[in-house]
Amino acid sequence: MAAMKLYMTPGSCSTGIHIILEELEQVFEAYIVNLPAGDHFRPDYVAINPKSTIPTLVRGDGTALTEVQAIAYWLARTNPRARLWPEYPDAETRALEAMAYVVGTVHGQGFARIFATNTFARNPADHESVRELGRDIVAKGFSILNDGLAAKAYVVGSFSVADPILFYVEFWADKTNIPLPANLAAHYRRMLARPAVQRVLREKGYNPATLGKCLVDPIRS
Ligand SMILES: N[C@@H](CCC(=O)N[C@@H](CS)C(=O)NCC(=O)O)C(=O)O
Repeated sequence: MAAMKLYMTPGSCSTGIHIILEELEQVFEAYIVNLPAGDHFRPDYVAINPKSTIPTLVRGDGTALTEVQAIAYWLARTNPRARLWPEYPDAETRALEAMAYVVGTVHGQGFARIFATNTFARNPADHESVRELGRDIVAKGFSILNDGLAAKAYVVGSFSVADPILFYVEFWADKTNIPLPANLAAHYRRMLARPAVQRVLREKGYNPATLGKCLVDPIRS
């Protein structure tokens, strides 16, 4: 079987999947998709993923998987010895709940308004208010995720695929100076201490030692 191929963009949401692959010590080929240059709309990429989104994981049999949660689930379930998927229904459900909220709301409704403002409003005069709305959605999302992490090291207690997914929005908060509430800041630093996370960040040109000095939100902690 051929090696898996991860289509990704450094610093983007594909970082979560890259970390999962690294935690699983999987061999894969990395293909950089340059989003600002519009690579995701090129016919060769659309032929692989007609949604024109990253990440895309092309499996050894040549079939492509899209959607962060689906890729995370498939990687965890097909590598059971690594125990990155929770064992019992309640924890499984909590992992799904957290990933859906991170990807669908905090990223899809919040950060997307900040990073891809023009896909929410055509008129540049509206852009600042769209970004402000995005920041409000992110702050509310962080507050809810922070409560879910109370007295827990990781999203479902022990480390699972939900953690690298939560990590990528914490990383975005760090890069954009959005304060993290205390439990999320602690989770983010815990993730930054993991060797797999450090390897991925270094590969992408970040120095893990300079990260994690993010602002802690006193209101939402
Ligand atoms: N629901 C998708 C969202 C992925 C997504 O929004 N990726 C962004 C980068 S972080 C992207 O591909 N943006 C390009 C675009 O939508 O045009 C998933 O879970 O994979």
